[in-house]
Amino acid sequence: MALLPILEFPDARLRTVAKPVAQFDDSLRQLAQDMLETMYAAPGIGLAATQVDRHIRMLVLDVSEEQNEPKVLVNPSFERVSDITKPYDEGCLSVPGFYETVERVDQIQVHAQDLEGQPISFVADGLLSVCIQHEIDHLDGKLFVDYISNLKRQRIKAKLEKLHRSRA
Ligand code: GNR
Ligand code: NI
Repeated sequence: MALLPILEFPDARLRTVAKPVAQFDDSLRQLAQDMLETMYAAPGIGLAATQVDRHIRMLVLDVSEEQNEPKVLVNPSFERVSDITKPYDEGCLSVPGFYETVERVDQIQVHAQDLEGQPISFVADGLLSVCIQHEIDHLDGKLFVDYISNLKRQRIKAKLEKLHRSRA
């Protein structure tokens, strides 16, 4: 087990579009375990491989109260079940300390594979739906700050750059 460093906005590596997973092997399962450990330690409710500088299409999440229901989705995709959207106050481990309201589709049909390559399909709504859409955005090089105004995003960028300078 290992804790992995999490990339932070505006790191250009967060803009990488992740490649589909083709090999369902022990190294993939090891990465999933390390990502779960990193997510729980943060703490967070989701983590995309992109955030730990691994540019493959895999995400982990756990939206349960007790944080005891880990889920791993490989090669995830979704389609909207209805066009109803809902606002949610989103945060991101790659944008630490900032929260902004984002509108997303409420109900989605999710398709993915598990760590053995077996197909998974389910309908998600509420926080699970928000989280999956947020994580798939990461795999496409997108961040929740892309949905807010340029002015707000520039302010967040300046504050995080300052934080990063003070850490160095
Ligand atoms: O821990 C997280 N909380 C969260 C809250 C609202 C909407 C999305 C999220 S995901 C985030 C963890 C993270 O950054 N995943 O990429
Ligand atoms: Ni995030």
